[in-house]
Amino acid sequence: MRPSPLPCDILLRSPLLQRFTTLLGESTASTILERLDGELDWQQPRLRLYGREHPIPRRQVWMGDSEAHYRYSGHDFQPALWHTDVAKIRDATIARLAAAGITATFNSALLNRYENGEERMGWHSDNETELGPDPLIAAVSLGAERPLRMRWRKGSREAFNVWLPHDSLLLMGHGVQRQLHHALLPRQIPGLRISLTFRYVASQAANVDTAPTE
Ligand SMILES: O=C(O)CCC(=O)C(=O)O
Repeated sequence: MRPSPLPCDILLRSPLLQRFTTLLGESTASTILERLDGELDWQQPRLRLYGREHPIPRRQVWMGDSEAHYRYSGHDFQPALWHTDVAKIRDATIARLAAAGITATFNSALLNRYENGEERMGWHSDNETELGPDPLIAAVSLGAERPLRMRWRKGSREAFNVWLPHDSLLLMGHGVQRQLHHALLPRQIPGLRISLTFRYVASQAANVDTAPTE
């Protein structure tokens, strides 16, 4: 069943999975969605999967401090400079987490743009060594509300959906990447969605989503 919208709800305590709503305010969030859609240099890299190369089913931009570059499908990507709105969302995220007693630092963000419910991201966890052994990741959602599907990597606990409304923030605390996989599966949900996942890249060359995240 779909949870009712609350300013903040704890979905899991250990590892911590916590959703916050109204991060920026509805109208600011909508304005920023439109600006990011129009102003960013959205890329659609090709991935080799099961011996065949094809474009990823979404568009993306890697953004951050200059040292936070990463390797993706055999290429080394430099981050784009922080867009003012993305920096603003990063700072609002850090502030909202601080108000909840959670300390976080981010030097980069992966932005994903899904044109409609057909566009997607496959099962993966953000567990690349350059993100450290137990990264804390904050995911901000703008636009169409879609569920992030989560499943446990071990054991028989049931998979579950986390619905991500416009202008929401999902904190994936320490342990989430180690214990769960997540995916944005195709759904018959119309409308543009942009997600921003803020990360801290500890070393020079991070590998983001090198698993077959189609
Ligand atoms: O778009 C989303 O909410 C998922 C993004 C994601 O899984 C990622 O950036 O690793």
